[in-house]
Amino acid sequence: MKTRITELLDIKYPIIQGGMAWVAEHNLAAAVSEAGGFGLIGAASAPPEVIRAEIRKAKELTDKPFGVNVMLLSPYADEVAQVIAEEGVKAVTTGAGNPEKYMELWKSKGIRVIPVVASVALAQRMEKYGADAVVAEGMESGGHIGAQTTMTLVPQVADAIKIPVIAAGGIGDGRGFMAARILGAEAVQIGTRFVVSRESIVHQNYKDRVIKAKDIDTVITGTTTGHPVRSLRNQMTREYVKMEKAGASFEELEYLTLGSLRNAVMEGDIIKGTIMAGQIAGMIKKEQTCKEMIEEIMEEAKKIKDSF
Ligand code: TUI
Repeated sequence: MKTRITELLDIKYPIIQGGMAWVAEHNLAAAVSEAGGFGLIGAASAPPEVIRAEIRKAKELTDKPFGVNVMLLSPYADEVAQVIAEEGVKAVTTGAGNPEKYMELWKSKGIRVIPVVASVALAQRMEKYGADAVVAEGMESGGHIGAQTTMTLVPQVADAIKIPVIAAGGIGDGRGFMAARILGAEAVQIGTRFVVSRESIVHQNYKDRVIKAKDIDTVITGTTTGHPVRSLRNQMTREYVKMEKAGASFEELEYLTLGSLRNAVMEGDIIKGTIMAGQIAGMIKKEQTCKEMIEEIMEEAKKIKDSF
């Protein structure tokens, strides 16, 4: 299935992997790219030298194109932006902010720039500043989210800009893929399903919790701090919501979640940790390789297309 995104990124299938903090390291990125999708290393809040090493390790594992996601709230965002320009990758996606100040640098190195947006206004601004495409991410996603749903955001962004749109949030199979295409997207970004892939280094407790999740199991915390985050319900989220209702300060809430994503992903602490996951978690029922996931999605999509 050829689209402007498969051309832009030189990939076989129009599926890109989410740049998930702690989860999206070189093994996952290389596995997604090897399977014909577009893998990404999630820079999250990691220091620049860690990202340099991650890029080099991914290059050892695959000759296929891959990218880096820059989380713009990171204290290291400036230095990570520089490292990416020095090392060279096919594309950068950005999240949780406006990447304008880095766009010239990356473009001067021939790196494709694909900001993640949660509104039409930011999509238009990114097009004006030279973005090659955007990811329109709905609030069904895991992690830090905007306020629009994928169903409403994707067609409105597609109508507002000429560059290609990648849909994200709530997509996990061939039905979601085709729905996104019908809404005007030329590729999809998938996160939660890849969390439970065989190549994902995420702790088994975390994978099992995602696989066990039901449709109603995600909650949004952090609305009061201005950084809403979707994750799976557990002791931490119950405590967080209780504290938010009681009017806890930003500092108290921050303290509750300090290191909590790392603890869930790396140590398997699914009680006090933050188990970021999207609303599609309830549909994800098994661990598979990235190749099996991607090929299954594309086969389902083809069947749907042929039945229309
Ligand atoms: O960035 C994400 N998802 C993330 S980042 C992350 S790490 C984190 N952990 C705790 C608190 C905050 C971050 C975990 N998950 N997705 C992309 C995304 N970007 N979703 C929403 C946005 C977004 C929101 C507002 C992008 C731009 C924006 O406005 C920028 C502006 O200046 O207008």
